[in-house]
Amino acid sequence: MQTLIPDLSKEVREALEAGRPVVALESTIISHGMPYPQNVETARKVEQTIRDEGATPATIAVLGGRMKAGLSDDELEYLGKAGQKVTKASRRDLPVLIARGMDGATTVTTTMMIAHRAGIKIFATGGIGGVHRGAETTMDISADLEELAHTPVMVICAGAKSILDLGLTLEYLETKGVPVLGYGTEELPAFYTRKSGFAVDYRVDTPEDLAAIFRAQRELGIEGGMLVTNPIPEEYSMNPDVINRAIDQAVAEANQQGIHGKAITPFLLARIKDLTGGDSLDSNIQLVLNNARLAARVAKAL
Ligand code: PSU
Ligand code: MN
Repeated sequence: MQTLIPDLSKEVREALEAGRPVVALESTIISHGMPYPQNVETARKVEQTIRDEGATPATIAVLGGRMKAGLSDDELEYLGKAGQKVTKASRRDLPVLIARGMDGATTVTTTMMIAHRAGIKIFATGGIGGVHRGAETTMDISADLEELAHTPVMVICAGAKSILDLGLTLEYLETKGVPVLGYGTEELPAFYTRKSGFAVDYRVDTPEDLAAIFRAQRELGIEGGMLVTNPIPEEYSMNPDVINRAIDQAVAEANQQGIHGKAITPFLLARIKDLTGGDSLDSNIQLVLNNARLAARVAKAL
């Protein structure tokens, strides 16, 4: 039986072979997390930001049943334009997509899986999945948390937004032994805003310190990765009352309409964007760029 390994773009392969810094990026954020054409524009800007910092971007997806690390411009455009028509691919979807030669936009979970198989250790995104509000009855807990518990990749995000139950998400990560680090902050950032009222495990102030903590985790032989939460820059952060009202309304509408499972996060993101008149999308784009910049610096330090 053969073990499947990802297809690397020429740029990514050369960078990995030469031991140069590489940053993984997910594709669900492109196909399901933002509208076209801002999704493709953002994906390109994120890649450029990483190059400007002196690292190589590796956007990850499944195309034609092949795991890919490093996409062409046409492939980014395809994933952005196809949007919800592309399967949102979590761990359970991967065997089916590969056996059938299908396409999939990779979530944090599958991006971690493919990055790890490609030898990429640092991954930048916007937000991760977590324990949803009401999970005590729905049992809706993202596979992203299990993947963080098992796969040795550092995920750099902007914290968790309150479409999730932040307290339960932190409890779950603690049970699974996943360090939650705050970049320049003691407080877990709440994605669109810099504060959540919840504490992170440790504050970290430099890319070098993040790299050292990741290296120690490997040297200890500890299974699993870690979560770095990087607050949105002040100038792009949203008014907490405005964003929380929009989130509450979007969650209420999702419940009324019986939306659940993998459809809920994309539904909420799109509704929150409409309810904030597009402001949440602008913030979302800026925080992703901010995370890409930090990820490139950590990849260099590593
Ligand atoms: N949060 C965002 N934007 C996103 C996602 C989450 O702000 O695009 C995506 C990520 O790909 C994440 C996935 O891995 O949603 C989680 O989905 P679920 O809750 O169904 O596991
Ligand atoms: Mn879910």
